[in-house]
Amino acid sequence: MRGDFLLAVKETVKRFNELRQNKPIRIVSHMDCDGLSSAAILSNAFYRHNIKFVLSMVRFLDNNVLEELSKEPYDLFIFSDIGSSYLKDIEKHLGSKSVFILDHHMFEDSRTKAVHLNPHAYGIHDYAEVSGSGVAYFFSKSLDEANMDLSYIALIGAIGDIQEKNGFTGLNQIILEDAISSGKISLTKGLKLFGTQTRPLHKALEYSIDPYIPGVTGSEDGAMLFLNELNISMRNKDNTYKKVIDLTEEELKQLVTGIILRRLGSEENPEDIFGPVYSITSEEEGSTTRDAKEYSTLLNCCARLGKPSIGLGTFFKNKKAMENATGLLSTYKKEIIISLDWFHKNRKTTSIMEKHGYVIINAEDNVRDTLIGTLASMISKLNLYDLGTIILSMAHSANETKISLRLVGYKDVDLRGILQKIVGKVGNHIVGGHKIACGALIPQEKEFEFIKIADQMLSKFVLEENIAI
Ligand SMILES: [Mn+2]
Repeated sequence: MRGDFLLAVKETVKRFNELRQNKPIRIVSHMDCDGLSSAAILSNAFYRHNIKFVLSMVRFLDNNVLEELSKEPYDLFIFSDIGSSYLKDIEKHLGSKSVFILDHHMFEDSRTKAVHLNPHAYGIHDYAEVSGSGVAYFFSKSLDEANMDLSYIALIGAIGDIQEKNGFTGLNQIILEDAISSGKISLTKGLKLFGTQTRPLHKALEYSIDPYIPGVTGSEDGAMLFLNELNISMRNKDNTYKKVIDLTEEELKQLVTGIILRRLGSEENPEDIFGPVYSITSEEEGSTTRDAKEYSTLLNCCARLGKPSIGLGTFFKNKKAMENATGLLSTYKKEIIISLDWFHKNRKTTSIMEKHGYVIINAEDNVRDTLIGTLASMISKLNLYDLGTIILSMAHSANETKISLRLVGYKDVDLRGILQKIVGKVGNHIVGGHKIACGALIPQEKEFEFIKIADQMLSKFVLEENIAI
């Protein structure tokens, strides 16, 4: 299990050192927060070791991408946080090259000539165990123990893949221990509010989903009234908005008590408002990159808006990249708000099908394809639908329709398996992702057919689930 995986890491690095022969390495990484973090880890490690490399980020690996790669003059390819779902296609196009795949996505058939490092191949199937950047981290650490200080980047990646749930488990826990022992992360227990470093206090409260604060979550007025009741001023002496980190100890105590009191009578444990806070010690207090969770959001937005190099630049202390990243973050937030708005306004139209146990959202061109998954995740947390409801959302990309599947709350359901069955009925299209969050691309002209089949199959699935219970 874990031991086998760690042995495989050593074996992979050994093969890598044998095959690389001082030639430049071609890295291809997944364009999302985890993929960006993987790329940041590998490029830092290679840079330190004077290993030359060329890097690019892709959203998926179709035949076109692989064909382009096969024409490039490189002999050694590393795919990070991507590749496991495309083993056959990679072999078809890059069969004559040395290929390393450092990934954590599920795969059907493990047969490949490539060196395939993936926890699933070693019996590690728990989704929260390790991310793509975690795999890249273990690889880099095995290359040189000095790379232990890159461990914090793997935590940012894991957070981006939603593997942090009130703490880390499994291989991620080992990475956290490395991050603490190398002095890069300071772990404290604090109020579980997102944006403690950067958001105005009343905004952090308004957007707080975990913990859910009755009368405050989702309402700016409610949040302002709440602070007023607690006698906590919204502004600092210099008239700027107060953030959580600006609160005095006394004010923080009042706030915590206030939240606990508000949550009395709710189903959850009212005191369950504390959680781990991961501060990156080398980053400035009050910056977007100080809190690992905020850093992860920043990378997510760089990836979603198609500007991965800006996200990568922040790991190389590039001031300009930092400024640009902060600008992107506000664009990103605005786009998400517009998308949510579209959703609310269209709930009673043919674009959104709300059925018992599942919802089908067909955004077409109204939501950016790279935001549709985020929108679906947000909708799943809005308390609009029952726990266990499946949210299927769709949006147009260039010539295709991007499909994404999410679940309200947590339940042991294999969404990826479900999506595979539905997609399989309209053709041979790749389904990527994991049990609880997955996606696919289908040609736009098959959209109508897809919705019809999805509607039938999901209603059948929900019915069978109910009987099983
Ligand atoms: Mn990943």
